[in-house]
Amino acid sequence: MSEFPPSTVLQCGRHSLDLSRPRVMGILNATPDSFSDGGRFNAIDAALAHAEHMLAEGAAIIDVGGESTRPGASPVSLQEELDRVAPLVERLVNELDVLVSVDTSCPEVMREVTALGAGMLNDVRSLRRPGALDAAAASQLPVCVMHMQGEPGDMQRDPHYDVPVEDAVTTFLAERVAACETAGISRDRLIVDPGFGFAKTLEHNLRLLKRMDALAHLELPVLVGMSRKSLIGKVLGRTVEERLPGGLALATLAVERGARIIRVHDVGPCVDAVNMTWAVLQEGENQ
Ligand code: 7PJ
Repeated sequence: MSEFPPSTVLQCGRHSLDLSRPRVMGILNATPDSFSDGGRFNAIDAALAHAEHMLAEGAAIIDVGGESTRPGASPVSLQEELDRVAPLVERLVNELDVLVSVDTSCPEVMREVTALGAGMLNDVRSLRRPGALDAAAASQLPVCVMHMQGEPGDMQRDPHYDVPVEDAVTTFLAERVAACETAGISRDRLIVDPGFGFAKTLEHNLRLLKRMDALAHLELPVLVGMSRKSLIGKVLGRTVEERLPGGLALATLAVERGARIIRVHDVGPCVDAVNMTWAVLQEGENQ
């Protein structure tokens, strides 16, 4: 386990991210109803306060997203996404000096947030939108590419794989890594994500986590996002608000299987789970 993934420091704009051990990424939603029901100014202040709280709890990265990619979600316009994300990224960078990742598939958003000082791009569509590969390449930032079959709007309509899901995911990610390299995004800027909850049944999600070591062939840092997702609800019969203990179990298993970035809503508890897991994994490794 200790040799996977390769120890690596990612250069994320002005920030360096040391992935020789697992790190926690805190989720910051910039969707209108995420924070307060006041005006935009209040919503940004509330989001900033939440980011500050997650940093105090030990988040290494704040992931800002302006598009809901929940199953069945309707797409937002480019202008709307920019209006949600750009002012928040600008204030996070200037006021908190934090490593900001932006969850977007839009090349225009990628360019704008790069200019504003974001340090990482996170695309659930793996840079498959026209222009996204070029925008990401030009940013010089690390990029997370994620496995998803179809689009968020239709992905949960009877997902099916012809080969074991971990093989389908690994093949897809290898193809996207190759596309990134061809576009000028070098391997030392790439992070891969199996895409839990994206076009996957409960059985797919469980098997994918169990067999996550299949991704080791890619020899790249792995990011996982399972926080509050419906796979926890389905196994445990819990509402979204009740999914933290289940999520911590999944984070623990992901770290044990080599994940180096854990994307979560509840940063403090996850940092403890990750650090505890890591202490066990490291025992005896440096002797
Ligand atoms: C993920 C994401 C994930 C990455 C979302 C949610 C849905 N980005 N963005 N991986 N999920 N890289 O958080 O429930 O799993 S949005």
